Amino acid sequence: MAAAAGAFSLREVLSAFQAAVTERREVLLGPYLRGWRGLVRFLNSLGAIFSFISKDAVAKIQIMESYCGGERQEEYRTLQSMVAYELASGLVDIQRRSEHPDSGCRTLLRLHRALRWLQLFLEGLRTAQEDSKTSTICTDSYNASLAAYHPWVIRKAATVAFCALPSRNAFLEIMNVGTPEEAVVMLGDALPHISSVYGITEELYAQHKLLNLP
Ligand code: 1PW
Repeated sequence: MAAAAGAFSLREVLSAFQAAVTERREVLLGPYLRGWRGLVRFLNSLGAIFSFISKDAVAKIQIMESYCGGERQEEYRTLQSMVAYELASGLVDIQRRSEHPDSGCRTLLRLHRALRWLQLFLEGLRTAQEDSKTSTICTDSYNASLAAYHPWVIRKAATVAFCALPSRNAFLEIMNVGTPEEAVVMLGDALPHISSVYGITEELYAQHKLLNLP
């Protein structure tokens, strides 16, 4: 069953991440940020308790969009061109945040880490038993990824928010891709694309020693 025209569907979000990877394994920032915009809509549909989570993501998406639509937009067409440009122009704070607190490289790194969480979470949801608790899947995937970069107070608030997550079946339905079974199939098709975006980014950042940008 296809989602009604105009209705939000997680399928479109995931296909934005698919469109983000070119044949030359470049990551196009336009589709990447479109994917994130959709994810935020999805997070907001989970209720107000998730707005503190989406707020920071929105702020970071906005920073990236202003680069992508700004004077140097050519340099921000792909992740690869952004990294090359910002590094060559000395626009990245490497030791501590000072002159360039909101570089594209450090801002995107935060979204990249969050994408890992999303990937693990959706993979957990896809493979879990029907009666598994979504809050447990979400907490486990958070602890295995993003939590390592968050101070205690954020970890605590996030874990509390997760308790408000709906059941696995309700969650699969909110995705608006059909029955829970159809949603599981869609996730199986779509998740490799998120993995691929994540893997390319991780490799590029590792190559340039950017994985710990302050
Ligand atoms: C249901 C599964 C949802 C996955 C969606 C991922 C959204 C991730 C946003 C988490 C934000 C938590 C609160 C903000 C923390 C910021 O301090 C932190 N930002 C992120 C994205 O980790 C670090 O940013 P900063 O302070 O270095 O600018």
